[in-house]
Amino acid sequence: MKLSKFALAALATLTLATFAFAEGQKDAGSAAAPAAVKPIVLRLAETHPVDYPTTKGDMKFAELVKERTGGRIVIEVYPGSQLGQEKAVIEQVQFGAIDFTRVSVSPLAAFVKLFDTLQLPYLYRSEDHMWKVLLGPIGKELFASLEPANFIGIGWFEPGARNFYNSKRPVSKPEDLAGLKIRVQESELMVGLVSAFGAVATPMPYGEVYSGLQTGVIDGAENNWPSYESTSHFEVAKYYTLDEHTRVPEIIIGSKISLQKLSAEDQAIIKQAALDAIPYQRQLWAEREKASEAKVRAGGSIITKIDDKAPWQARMQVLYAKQSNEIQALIKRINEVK
Ligand code: BDP
Repeated sequence: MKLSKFALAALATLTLATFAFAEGQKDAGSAAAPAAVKPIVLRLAETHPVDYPTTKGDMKFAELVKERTGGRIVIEVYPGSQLGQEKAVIEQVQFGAIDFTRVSVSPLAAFVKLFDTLQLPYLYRSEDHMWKVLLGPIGKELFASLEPANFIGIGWFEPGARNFYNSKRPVSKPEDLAGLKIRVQESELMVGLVSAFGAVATPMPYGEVYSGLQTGVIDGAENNWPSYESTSHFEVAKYYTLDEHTRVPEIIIGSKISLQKLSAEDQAIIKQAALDAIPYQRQLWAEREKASEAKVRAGGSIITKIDDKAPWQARMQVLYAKQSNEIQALIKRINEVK
């Protein structure tokens, strides 16, 4: 085949261009090659089901991290206790086998005692007071106190107020709790709290409470409206007393072992994302509290309102008296938060 001069020149240019393009590709390949980088996948353990406000808050946190790292860091949320019950999960976070968890500070206090402060009965004047404490200097100091135990404090979520419920009788004054077997979280302080009311405290993982109530191993438990409803405990323990003895903050913690593998910038993105997920979770919480209350009332629970909490608070003085000097000092500072 005979090619014209013009065709030969065109062919040479094309060959050169192809060569140059291939070289360019090689260069790009040896540099960052962003498209080929696999994301860092981290796991977050959550006790509650997929539609629960804390789980949705976790998902918002994960979504913000993914967005702000351009997909380099992916946090997979495992709801419904798929990775275990809270105490076992916290242990795994400590050893770096699970990267994050959202838990109640109640079982966390078994690992870092100072956290008992946050779950003391009638500690906060209101939900607002609690949030001022958590988002202010005290919250930051508490996060820092987690590090020696290999945890990193990441964020807080709204927990609502916890109330007693049981399958035996209406409870309208502290004396009515006497002798009832009440499930508590795996927390020494909660055992002390329930005992101070004259009830028999039975520590047990959350996932075992329903069958415990059904079989009569326990007579009751205590929790907020959404948990009382979402677990169907209201179907087997219909007496619910609005004594609002505690607000036990929900917390997201990370594993120090996992997080220290990330750059300081990525760690900062993660912490900020958790803080930015808070308003979303609080909004969902407010909605769910109302919806849960409506469902529980429609389900036939007997609700006892407590107008005067003074006799309930008075019973808790023994518990306050037992706290260490460090905790006493923190309580004083919490009381001073305006
Ligand atoms: C719920 C908390 C959850 C706890 C549970 C419990 O959100 O983290 O596991 O109470 O009582 O309110 O164990």
